[in-house]
Amino acid sequence: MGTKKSAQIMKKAQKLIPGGVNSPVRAFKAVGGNPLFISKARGSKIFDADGNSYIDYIGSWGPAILGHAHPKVISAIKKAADKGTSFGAPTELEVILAEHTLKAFPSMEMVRFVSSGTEATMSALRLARGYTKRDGIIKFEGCYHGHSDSLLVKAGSGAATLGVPDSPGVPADLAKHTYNATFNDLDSVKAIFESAPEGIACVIMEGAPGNMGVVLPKDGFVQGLKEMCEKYGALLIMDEVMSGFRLCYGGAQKIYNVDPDLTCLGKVIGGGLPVGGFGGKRKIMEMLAPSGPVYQAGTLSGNPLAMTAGIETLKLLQKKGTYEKLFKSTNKLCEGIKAIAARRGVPVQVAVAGSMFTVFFNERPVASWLDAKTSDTARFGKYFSRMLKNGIYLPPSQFEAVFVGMAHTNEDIEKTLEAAEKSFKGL
Ligand code: KE4
Repeated sequence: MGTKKSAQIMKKAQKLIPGGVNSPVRAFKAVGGNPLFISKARGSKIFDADGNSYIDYIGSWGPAILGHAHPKVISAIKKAADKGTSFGAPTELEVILAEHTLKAFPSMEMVRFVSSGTEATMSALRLARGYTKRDGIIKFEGCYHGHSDSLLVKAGSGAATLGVPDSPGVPADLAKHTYNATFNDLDSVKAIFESAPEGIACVIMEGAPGNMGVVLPKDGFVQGLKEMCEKYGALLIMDEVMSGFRLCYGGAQKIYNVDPDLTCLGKVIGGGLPVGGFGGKRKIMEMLAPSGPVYQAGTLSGNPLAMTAGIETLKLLQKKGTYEKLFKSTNKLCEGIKAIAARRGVPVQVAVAGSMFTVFFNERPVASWLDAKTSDTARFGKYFSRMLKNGIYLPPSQFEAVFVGMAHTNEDIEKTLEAAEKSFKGL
């Protein structure tokens, strides 16, 4: 049916919205061509403005773990909407979602809800700096934690895709307090602890990095970080905005058996509506206004519609067999793609973390941004476009994760592998 309507809307959008999009990675810059303008989505399918349907593996960048427009989530949101959309006052819904969250993440004794992952990590950083009275922070090159100033230094995701990992507009006087270590390299972290003159408030890591593509922590790396933070009196912040509820019901920290001081959440916890959250040990969290001096606030924080979507999503995720199904679909898809690439003689590395994965067009395993950035992004672009032509909607960047959801059926997986068979031919 072509994509004429999307092209027409994009033309108009570009006059009114920078790049025609409200988040850069959506612009297809890394893969070429016009982005599709989506009209609706249901289950595993997404429909563009021209009426074309695709099997969707972006899943709204993680939130759509149950599939799009899950009937129970939608009906709960509709009921909540009838009662009003936002009060600017506390509701019991926030307490209910907090109970679910703290049960899923026992490392957290308290949680504060916000409206995005960026707000969650930005606020967690301020809290860590306020609690430790230190200014330095350590992040990992290629990891993305949202677009707050201190974290937009050598970032991943859209920043890496567009090749602007250090954004203009971040004051040098602030950026100098952000130190970038190499993921999976404890010595690179130790060297910063030993040399940073202002002292390090925290180390922030993605629970299972997905923003340089999926990169798995090597054995002992996460535990080593925790021990190093304890040794130097810094806080370990685990950013589980993406990994939370994706690796298991409880995130990477449960898989790696580590007890971070603070955890950041987003995406799934809002079930597709704007929710972020950050939480951790009581003695740290009680530093937050109004119980303490570290200020943080938000008009729509704890919004009743968003809380409702989050509560329904977490309730459904706790149903027996959920993660077995997610992992079975993910592994079937990944094993199939690996076999097709081998048969077609295309060197790929397939990195899997629970229900998210990345196909790196790379001859060597990818353990950090140093490896990821050597991937063949041109070949990825060709693969992406061919898959799209065959009805498979993948994240438009080599440096992103693919998300499998509960709504992906065996038939979807089969169709995706058929599309991969065609796409890898002569790639
Ligand atoms: P948001 O502000 O986009 O809700 O969350 C920022 C964020 C924080 N931490 C991690 C680990 C994240 O992955 C993200 C956001 N992820 C990207 C996808 N790579 C969002 C997509 C986009 O930027 O449009």
